[in-house]
Amino acid sequence: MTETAAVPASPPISDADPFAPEHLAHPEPLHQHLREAGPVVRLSRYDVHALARYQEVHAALVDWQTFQSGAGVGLANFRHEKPWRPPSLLLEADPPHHDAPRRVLRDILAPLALRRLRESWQTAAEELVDTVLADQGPEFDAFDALAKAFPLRVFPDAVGIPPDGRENLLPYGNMAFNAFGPRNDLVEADAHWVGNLSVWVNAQCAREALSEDGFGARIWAAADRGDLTHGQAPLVVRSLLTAGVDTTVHGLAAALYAFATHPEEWQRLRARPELVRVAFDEAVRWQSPVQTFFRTATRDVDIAGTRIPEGGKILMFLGAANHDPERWSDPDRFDLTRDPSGHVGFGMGIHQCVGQHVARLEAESLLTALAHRVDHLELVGPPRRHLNNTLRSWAALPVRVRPAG
Ligand code: OVM
Repeated sequence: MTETAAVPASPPISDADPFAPEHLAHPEPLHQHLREAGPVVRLSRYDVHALARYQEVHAALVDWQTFQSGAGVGLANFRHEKPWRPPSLLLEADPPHHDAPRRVLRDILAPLALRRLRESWQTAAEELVDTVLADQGPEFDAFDALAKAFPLRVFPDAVGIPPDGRENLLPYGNMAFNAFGPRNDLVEADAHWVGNLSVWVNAQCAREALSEDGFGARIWAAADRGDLTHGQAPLVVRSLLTAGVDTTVHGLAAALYAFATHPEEWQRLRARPELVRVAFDEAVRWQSPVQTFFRTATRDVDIAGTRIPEGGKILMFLGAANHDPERWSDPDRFDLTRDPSGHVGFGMGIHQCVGQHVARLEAESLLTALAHRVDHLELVGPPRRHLNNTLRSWAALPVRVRPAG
């Protein structure tokens, strides 16, 4: 029998569980397998279709009409399952509802609006690196001392939340990113404190809790102008607190890991400090701190000859797309001479990370401060991963540095 292009074919099927510990710890073999199996692969465990090639992931990300976010961007289908918290007005919404919150946050987090933070963030980064070198000497855990410490030092102040309870930020984000996956052990492990963490985060979103000149206050001011409703404002603040901490912590860790394992690229950055922005984007491509997101088909749709049914969930492997050899030459190399633009580590299309300029400014501040003070860094022990259903995250990054002369 011959097949014709017009008849949707059955895609390859995989019974792999991308959310199993072995794949979360070391996703590359599964990514390669899925990319090579075909443009669309059916994941029998979860009854979803998976995309792991750049072309298909990119195409799905930019086609919000066909691949909606409003039914959730995790495995749970909000058409049938109650979300664990009221859906995000940005991440888990489609136009037209998505547009007003997006515009408000886009303006508040735009490069021009962040200029006022630049100097103080650079100073904070310099102080942090000086303190770490003075107090801990040449060997320390770069995850704890830098990747975790720096965002926690600058971001909550920039949002304008009070000092108490900030230790809840990372656990809350960790929980939110786990919640995009299946209800596995990682989700169950957090179940006992979902309630308390949510109560704390929601309390920080109230106008009275926020300082007068932070991102939070600016969101409330947008509501006063009528750009949002006052009912929407706290949920938009919640988006900052959910998506703005763990992502940057593990994004900075990705960059530090990259340089600790690629000394020639560290030399290149030190020789040409203006490469710092490309370096961070290349680290985001190379590690893809956000590994996956789902979409939901709004109609029966054919992708490369496979029929996806209306209402079906589609799992997009951002990290696999960012290593697709059809799109990237020598994709597994961390390489400051490549142009990483077009990577899907921040997504693509109308939902592309609205906070990316905040992340870039954090990275620029920290890496520049480090490049001025350290002429070599290397691992002194095995880095440890922390497992999360969505984030490629870290527990420890033991390094030794050589202070610059
Ligand atoms: C949100 C949000 C946005 C992006 C990622 C994310 C937990 C959350 O709007 O709450 O991950």
